Amino acid sequence: MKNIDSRTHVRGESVYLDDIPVIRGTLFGAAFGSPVAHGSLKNLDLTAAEAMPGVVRILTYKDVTGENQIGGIVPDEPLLAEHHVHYCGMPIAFVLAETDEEAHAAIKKITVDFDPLPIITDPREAQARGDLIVRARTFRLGDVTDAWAQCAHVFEGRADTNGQEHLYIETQGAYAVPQENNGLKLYSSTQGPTAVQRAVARSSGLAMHQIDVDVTRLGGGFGGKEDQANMWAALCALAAHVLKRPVKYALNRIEDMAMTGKRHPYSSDFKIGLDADLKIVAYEPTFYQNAGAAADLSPAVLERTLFHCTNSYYIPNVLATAYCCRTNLPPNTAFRGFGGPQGMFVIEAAIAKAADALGIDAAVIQAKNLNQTGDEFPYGQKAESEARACWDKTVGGYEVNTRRNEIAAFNAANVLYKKGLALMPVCFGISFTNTRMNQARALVHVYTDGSVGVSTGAVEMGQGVNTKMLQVAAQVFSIQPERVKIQSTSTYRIANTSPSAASATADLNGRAVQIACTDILNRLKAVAAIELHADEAAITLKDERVYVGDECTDYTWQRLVLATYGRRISLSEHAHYATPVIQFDPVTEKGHPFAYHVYGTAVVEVTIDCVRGTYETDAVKVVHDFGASMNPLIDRGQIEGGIVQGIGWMTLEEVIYDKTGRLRSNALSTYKVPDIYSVPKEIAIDFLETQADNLAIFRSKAVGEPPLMYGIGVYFALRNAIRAFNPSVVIPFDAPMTPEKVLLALYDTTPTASPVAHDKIADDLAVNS
Ligand code: LUZ
Ligand code: MOS
Repeated sequence: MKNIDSRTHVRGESVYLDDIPVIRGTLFGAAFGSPVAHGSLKNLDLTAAEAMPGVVRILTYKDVTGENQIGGIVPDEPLLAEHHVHYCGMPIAFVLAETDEEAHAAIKKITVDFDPLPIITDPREAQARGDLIVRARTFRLGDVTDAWAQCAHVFEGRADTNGQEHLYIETQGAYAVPQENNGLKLYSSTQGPTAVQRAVARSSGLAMHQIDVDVTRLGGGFGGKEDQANMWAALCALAAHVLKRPVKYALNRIEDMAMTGKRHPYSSDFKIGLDADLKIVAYEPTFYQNAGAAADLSPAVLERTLFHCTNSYYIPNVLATAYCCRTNLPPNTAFRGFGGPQGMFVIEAAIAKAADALGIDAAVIQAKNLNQTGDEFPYGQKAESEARACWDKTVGGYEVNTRRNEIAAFNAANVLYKKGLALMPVCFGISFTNTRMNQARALVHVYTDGSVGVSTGAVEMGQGVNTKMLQVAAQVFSIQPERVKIQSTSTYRIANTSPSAASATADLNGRAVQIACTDILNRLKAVAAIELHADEAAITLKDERVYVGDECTDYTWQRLVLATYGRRISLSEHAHYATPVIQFDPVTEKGHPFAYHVYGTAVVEVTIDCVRGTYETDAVKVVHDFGASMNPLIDRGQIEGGIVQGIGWMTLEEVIYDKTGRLRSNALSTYKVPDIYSVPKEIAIDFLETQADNLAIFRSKAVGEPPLMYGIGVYFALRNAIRAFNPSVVIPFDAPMTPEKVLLALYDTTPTASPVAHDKIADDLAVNS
């Protein structure tokens, strides 16, 4: 089934925040963000700004009617700065004016002085100073101390990954509309309507039942709106509450890029030990997470880095430590993969380092260490592993060994271009790592005309979750999809929602829809049994018809609905689902945190231009563990998008803050994102269909985040291509692998690098000219 939004999307009729008709009397907000990254505030002067045309009011922390606090996990994030700023862009004042232009013009007239404080942008420096947001976390399996002695080979190194701008097409924004008796209705571009509701309640001083957060859809989220939609919604809500006028603020791109957090950069150390048979015996990574100036979701992201630090491998002795380091950058936040990709990069770097030193292909080590069913992860859960199945199907189905030979032949025959190949296995745990978030609710109404309205906590952000919810309802009732409408996500209809995140939205909300629809269906069947004088167990509904056993009756869906209504039996249901089995103890750091894992393996091929350092991704071919996909079209779309987003993170996207904590890559002129030319020339997706039961909705495994990590393979393929040109170059593990870095590595003249390649290319250029 096609995404139900595809028609209105292509016709430009889909409604996003900025498409909501503006209500008369609406004020436009704009936040004045700190121009410095760390300091004490002095002499905030608003007079010139207040005198600007159209300005109605400028709010500061003194105007906050509730608690001046929006920190979700740790209360370390004021809505508006009081006496202290700790990152560039931190909101200090909120201007309200009659137009958006007037609000932005007034911001430029605000002046403020600071007593400067030291600016820390490096997580290792923060850790050395003891500036951690939460305690260090350590996951342990076996005993590394004893294990090093059993290793034939031990390697140590460092691996860094940079941040990533979410670049959702729709920027952050909110629209707050006052209701009677101090109530507030909020439209917000948020993945977490309840998170917004909580932040608004806390900062405005209203009860949650006074606040309806209503979300139709987002133009992308990618994690950036899991927590960081709260700020803008709380500012609009505060202004609407104080001024009793509707207030709207949709950030422009520059504001959005400068003021919001991104994927966490990580700097990591690793030590890896292998036995003579190339089995990984011990692994000891240390992660320095650049959390930014406030906790936001960093502690949870940190945890997922540890969960995924061994990726798809079974390693019997692991000691993994992670530090949540406070720096003077905008608070970094959720981003597709949620710390998992950062953890996986480091183990892949460790394997690549070992492979380089041993003069073998990394795939030899990867293949020997894939986990198997029953193997224990460092957090105690046992694998139900499809790692080997995905790997073997990739290597066999895509003829990887043949491709490797062809690439070797190509590289032997060409000097100006080199190709590289890498395999990237992925293993990603599905469930919020915070067990209590794994719950969802659905409200289903069957109307007397036979149409069905479904509300859930799921937020549609382009991922197609509404289509999947619709499929669940249509399938349970066995009715035409056209009869079902997925309503907006509203905190008045569905309470206490978890954000649409963690790849778990369709699973959690889909199960709730399934339960609600099944309950209504059972009532309908009971009525059919009475009306048809049949045994209830013999009643089924198929294609909008009631069947008694195999016999089709003249009772249609519509007639049965009316009959049920006529008997005064409820045609509505509100259902709750909580993932069974899962638990995790943060004291012992052991448990069973995930409902299941998603596996996959990608084979990646790239070609680099050895004169320019530019490159193309020739192919990303994956075997992906879908369980039993309920919507292959949408799931393919998620995989293609995830791969390209992962490639962007690993190759082009370079978030650059200078030493003063200012974002230099603050626009699309300076921040390069993947475009159509960065898309692999070939993306192949093969389905690993598994029969085993799982906790996914209709056994259709979660698909949102795992494919992003296939993009990591591109980094290692590029590395292999560079080494084909300059065999002894030592390439630091420092993503992204931009064309500049490729060029530098190709012509690296440090003594360890061989000069041979240079001479060869010089000769070749001479011949060609
Ligand atoms: N958000 C969250 C997530 O709050 N907890 C998680 O475990 C998670 N995982 C992936 C993406 N978002
Ligand atoms: Mo997310 S990183 O699933 O909001």
